[in-house]
Amino acid sequence: MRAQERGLIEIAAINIRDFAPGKHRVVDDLPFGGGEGMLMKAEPIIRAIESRKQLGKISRVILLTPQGKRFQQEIARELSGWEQLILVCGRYEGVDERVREHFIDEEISIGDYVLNGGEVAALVVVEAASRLIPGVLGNEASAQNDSFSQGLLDYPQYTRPRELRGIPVPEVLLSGHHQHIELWRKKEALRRTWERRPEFLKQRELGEEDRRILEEIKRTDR
Ligand code: 4GX
Repeated sequence: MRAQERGLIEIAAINIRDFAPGKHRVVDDLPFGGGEGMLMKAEPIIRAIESRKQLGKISRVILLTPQGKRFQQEIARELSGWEQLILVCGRYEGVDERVREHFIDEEISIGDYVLNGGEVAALVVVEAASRLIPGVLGNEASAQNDSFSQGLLDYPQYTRPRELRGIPVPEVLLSGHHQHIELWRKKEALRRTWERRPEFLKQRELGEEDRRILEEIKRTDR
């Protein structure tokens, strides 16, 4: 059964337009001082936030914006601990600065590219954070095994057939030698991390064995 049906999480989409007055329910306006494009009006956003806070849950109010702190696994972990996240999604060129200053707890960016609105960014945050709530993950092999939980990229993985269009599975994985397999996986994870995300290795303090394996990789790699 899904996490929502099991009562582990509840996701509600709130339409800011429902909090805008008048027949036309206007949520955008021109920027003071002139310039390109439109901004989100403050009052409908504030009312929408308040409508969720009234539910009495301990809430974190987050604005999705390219100006925010870069979303990472660590932030997903922190956010997964809040009773309620209120994810504010802007459209147009942004939101009135007074909303940001007085009604937003935290600004998050999912990456250095430009989206049309914050909605897809909010979905990314919802998916990354909710799967860290105990019981949500379908496969209880769990978040312990994820990329990043160890500070390393994943090792290469294979399933049947043993030979795919002439391409074999690495022999060691078929050997049944659990210790050899563990060592191979550790080495390949370190190799990939060294090649693709070397900054991970500087952040993480390596154990004796890891350092030895890494030196071997550097020595023997092309
Ligand atoms: N990671 N966008 C938000 C409109 C906007 C601008 C400023 C509030 C303040 C994005 C990202 C992202 C585009 C979402 C601009 N709203 N959000 N939108 N990258 O590009 O989170």
